Formats: sequence, structure tokens, C-alpha cells
Amino acid sequence: MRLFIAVNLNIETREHVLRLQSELREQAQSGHYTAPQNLHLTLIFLGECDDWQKEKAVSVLDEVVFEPFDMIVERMGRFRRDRGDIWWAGVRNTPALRTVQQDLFEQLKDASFELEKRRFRPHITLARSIHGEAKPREISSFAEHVTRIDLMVSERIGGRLVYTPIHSINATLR
Ligand code: 2AM
Repeated sequence: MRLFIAVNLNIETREHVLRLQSELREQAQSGHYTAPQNLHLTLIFLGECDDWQKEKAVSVLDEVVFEPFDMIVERMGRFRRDRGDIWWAGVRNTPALRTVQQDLFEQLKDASFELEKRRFRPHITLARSIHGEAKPREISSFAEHVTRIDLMVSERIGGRLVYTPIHSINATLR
């Protein structure tokens, strides 16, 4: 199974992000758009895991302590790709978000997970394979107060990408 750790969006944030996605739809010629229920911020990509690794990931998560933090969505951007660009809503890499992400990274690494060393560039993917004349625009930032982090499984079911939370951890009360 393919696993990742993510912040799932509350209804307000999802609506907001969906408005950005619809704008893109109007400007782009073609692309694959993230399904509304799949919109999320990835903190760590674990990749292909077996049952034993899944249990280990659950145990590691249960040891991670984090305080509630604000996820600030502040811009639109894209990763250029030959086969069409990946468009995203960019999340500010605040000290609080960095701390949570780094703690997860370190603790999973200590538990022998092989993690990607790519720099953390927090984003919510809006669409892939985008072709056309669209250009990222400035947006007014908005924030969500995050109190939960989820371990997610990613599966293809009937040709569709389905993300399912299989374990969650909550922020400590302040
Ligand atoms: P992305 O949205 O930028 O593609 C589930 O696939 C999640 O894990 C996605 O949010 C994806 O980020 C992220 N991810 C990070 N590294 C990945 C990789 N090497 N392959 C697939 N997904 C990856």
C-alpha cells in the first residue's frame, strides 16, 4: 500500500481552494484536476509500505507531539513539467509547520523509513498535466487552524485515485 502523512482540509479551506481550481479550469486548455475530497497538504510521503511498516508508522505518529498551528494558503504556483504543469496552492512554510514536518521526518527516519530528501515545499495540488496559457496569480491569503494530522493510504479503485485516512493524531491542548 502507498502511504503518506497529510493535513486534510476543513470545509471552508476546501471551498476556497476549489474556487482557485475553477479559475484554473477556465484558463487552462486541458488537465487532470484533483477531486475535491482528495485536496490535502502532504507533510511526508512514505511510499509503498507493507503491513509491518504501516503499524510502525502508526506507532511513530502516536509518539509525535505537536501544537495546533495555522496553515496559511498564500499563493498559487506551478511546477513546470514537460508533460504539462502541476498547479498548486502554496502554503507558507511557517516555523510551526516546519517544526511539525521536521519532527515527523526525524522520527520516521529514526524508525528506518527511507524518506525523500527533497526540500519540503508545502503545497496543495490543484491539478496536473496542465497545458495552456494560464498564469499563476496573486491571491489573498487565508488560514486554517490545524489540530489533526492523518496517515493516509492512496489507492487506485476503478481507475480513480482514492485517499483514505487510516490513523489520526491530534494536537496537544494548549
Ligand atoms: P503532490 O501532490 O505534489 O504530487 C500522495 O501521492 C501525496 O504524496 C501527494 O500529495 C503527493 O504530492 C505526495 N508525494 C510526494 N512525493 C511523492 C512521490 N514521489 N510520488 C507520489 N506522491 C508523492
